[in-house]
Amino acid sequence: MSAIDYAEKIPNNVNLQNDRTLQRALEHWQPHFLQWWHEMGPSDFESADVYLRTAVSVDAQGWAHYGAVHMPDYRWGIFLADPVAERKIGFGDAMGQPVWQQVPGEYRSTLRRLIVTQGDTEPASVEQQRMLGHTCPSLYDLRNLFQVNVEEGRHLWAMVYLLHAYFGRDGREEAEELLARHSGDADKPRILTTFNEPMTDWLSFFCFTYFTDRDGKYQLKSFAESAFDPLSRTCRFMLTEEAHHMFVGETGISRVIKRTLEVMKELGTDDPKRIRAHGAIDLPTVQRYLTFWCSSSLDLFGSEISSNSAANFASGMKGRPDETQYEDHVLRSAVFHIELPGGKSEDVPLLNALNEVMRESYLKDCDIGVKRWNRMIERAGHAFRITLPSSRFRRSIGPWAGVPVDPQGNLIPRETYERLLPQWIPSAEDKAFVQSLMKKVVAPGKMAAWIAPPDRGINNLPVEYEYVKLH
Ligand code: BYC
Repeated sequence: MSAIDYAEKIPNNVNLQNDRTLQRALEHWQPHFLQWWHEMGPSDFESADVYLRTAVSVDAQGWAHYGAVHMPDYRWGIFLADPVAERKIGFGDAMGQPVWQQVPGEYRSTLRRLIVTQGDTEPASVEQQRMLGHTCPSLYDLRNLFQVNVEEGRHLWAMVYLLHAYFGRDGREEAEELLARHSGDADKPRILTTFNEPMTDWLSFFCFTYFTDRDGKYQLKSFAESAFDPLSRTCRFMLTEEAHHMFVGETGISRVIKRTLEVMKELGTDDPKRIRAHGAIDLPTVQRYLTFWCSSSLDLFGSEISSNSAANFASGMKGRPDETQYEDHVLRSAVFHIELPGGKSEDVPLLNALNEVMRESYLKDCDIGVKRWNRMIERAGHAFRITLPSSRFRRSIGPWAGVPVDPQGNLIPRETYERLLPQWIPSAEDKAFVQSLMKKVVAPGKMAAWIAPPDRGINNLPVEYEYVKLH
């Protein structure tokens, strides 16, 4: 087990002190990161004491160490899961060969691009969530937001370490660029679409952590299989942290629905107007937010038919999540049937359809929470059911991009699509209403009226605990 050395300027378990050049390069990047955090990270909470977990080692005992921290003093560091002895490549054309400790020259630019794309999402999400602290529904939620933020910051460190350690000058330049692009920036936006969407309310935050962080889970799991061992080890450790982000999303949406059901019971109505007048978020509005963030996140898997995904798999750079669950790890003869717009369909090599395979399993995973929310609604005696949009709906990548399709996946006339779209995703009025609820609640244990309290607090502490001490 590799312990993390906190005496170092950059906490790490990669023996950074033995590689002075790398250490110096990362110590040069560190103040740029801190400056970025100051300018683009959570706005105005730098003096608050936040009850955060910090990793003190990468094993089960040490990865979640809790205590009060000023966020700018959070010890962002470089933590890789322990190596697996004699690890072999588990898929693709080089299956069975030893994994790579260095980047093979022929894969250098593709691997760099993949790592940069992954790295770009991490600071992007912190930028998207920058202003949310000002409208937190409780101290418990404020703390969870900041926990997610500092860990996304650490995930940026994880990718920057790989860029610095394995990609020379190009890698160092890319690390600087990761701090220069900004979410929603007209000139230098973030790379992937969803990470440029504005996020000004907590319902969006919960949807994002439910749907978009779950894409993170799938992408990190597929990198955890990578033949490039440092990438695999980095992603394995990131996945332990990622689970909490999805928990924040799932429980956040559950608590919104729970509160809405309470108000529906109290008022004896499911009339959205009356529910809104009572300060809760009606279920059709919750559905529209879910549809928006789910459909946006579906694009993050890339095109249905992708030569990139085929090359990444065949070379060993990027596998499928939990690769060992499959029998065929080479995929040279398997085909996949894909439905295309206009009633057409095609059999394509499975290798080229891996983005779609991953998107399908992602949607199944998303459905687990939906089933839970629907059970809550059913138990409360209501007929309303939450649904996930079809993976063809509102796409901007792949063969379904720009095709007018309803949330069930049916092709419809463009005019109908344009007319009905505002009923399927949040309208300007929905956004104004949800925004009107966003008021800061910071008395310990108190919750905003639109959300139920959580079932339990953090790390066995009571819900009323003062998770963020504001000064
Ligand atoms: N927006 O063959 P294609 C997370 C680009 S989330 C804009 O269709 P491919 C997190 C694509 O980059 C996980 N561009 O797909 C969550 C490519 O451009 P280049 C993030 C897009 O390459 C919450 C071109 O279209 N990690 O961690 O097979 C908070 C053709 O691509 C989009 C990763 O994404 C889009 N939606 O797969 C914090 C893993 N989709 O390269 C963090 C790394 C595609 O030709 N990335 N394009 O210029 C990848 O593995 C792949 O790049 C993708 C696309 C899966 C994204």
